[in-house]
Amino acid sequence: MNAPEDWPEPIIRVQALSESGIPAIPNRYIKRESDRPISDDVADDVNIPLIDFSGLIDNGKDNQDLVSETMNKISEACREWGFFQIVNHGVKPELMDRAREVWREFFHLPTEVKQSYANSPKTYEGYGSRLGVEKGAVLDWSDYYFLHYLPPHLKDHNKWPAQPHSSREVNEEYLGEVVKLGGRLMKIFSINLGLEEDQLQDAFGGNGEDIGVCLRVNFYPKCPQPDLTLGLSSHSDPGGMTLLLPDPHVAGLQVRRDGKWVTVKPAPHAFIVNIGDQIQVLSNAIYKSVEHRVIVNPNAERVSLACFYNPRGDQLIGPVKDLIGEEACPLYQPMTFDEYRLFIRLRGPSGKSQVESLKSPR
Ligand SMILES: O=C(O)CCC(=O)C(=O)O
Repeated sequence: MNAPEDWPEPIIRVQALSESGIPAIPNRYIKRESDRPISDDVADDVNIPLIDFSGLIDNGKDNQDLVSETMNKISEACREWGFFQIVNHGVKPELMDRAREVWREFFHLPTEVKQSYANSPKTYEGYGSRLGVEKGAVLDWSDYYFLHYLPPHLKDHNKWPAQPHSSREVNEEYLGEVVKLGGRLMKIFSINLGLEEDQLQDAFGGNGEDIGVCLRVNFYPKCPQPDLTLGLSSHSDPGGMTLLLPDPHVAGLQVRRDGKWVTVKPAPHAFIVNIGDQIQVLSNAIYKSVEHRVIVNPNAERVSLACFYNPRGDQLIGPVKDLIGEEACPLYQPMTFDEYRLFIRLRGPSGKSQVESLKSPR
């Protein structure tokens, strides 16, 4: 299975469609009735767990009770929800705001500037408007930008936007901080699973710079018929864990829970953290990667920054042996992450079908 060099059809920028003022969306974006966002399916009176991380930040105070309480909340959120938001996580609020704003500015640059970064399905790096290469597929109402931060040999500043002028510098600083936070969460997940502190990170292919970290910035333009389409179709994240910086002004992310969609209400300067398929596999499904999707809005655009914290591409990922006791057996067959991620790159977002397909035959 190889990714083709080019898209199967000419690319249309969703932002350009939106800004053209069309009153109705083209057929290409109209979802099947069962996939459309309908209010009956939405649970608006609940939210994903909100966790204050300050007890885990080294502030010179030794408060073991608070540490245990916070660790327990994270453990429960990983097991029960696969999603949670954290505040007081140590990443400066101003840096989070600046990162979001440079990207908002990027999407409002002239078309020809953005086009100079147009991407292809070969690596996905750059400015894109579709996931998946199936000819005639129904598309999502969004554009995006995708770039690599780690490992160093995949990072190429020439493939990062040079405008607005501070963009590369801000993205470097922002991603550096998010990676540190991701590393802390990996240790917490590992300890909470009853493993050695570094065991999960080692299973990702080692510490330091060997893992994969990439950023997808999602831009959801205003949509004249939001009830007929989605900004991003339902999917679970193929990687390890995602740290999402949402748009503070416009809700849109919905998480699947008990057959309903929970609309995430982000707390100020929170990161939304979710478990990806690779941690579901490593934890032998003790932690779950959960389906989510994005709805769009008729009156407001939305920007989100999804930082994917992933294993090394060539690392074989299967259930960690220490998590398979006498009563449990390995639920998944091992696969490298490079092989695994081709699925979403070729077929686009499709619920949890891929991780389900890894289930060991019984
Ligand atoms: O925009 C969002 O809130 C979610 C984005 C997302 O799910 C993704 O980029 O995989």
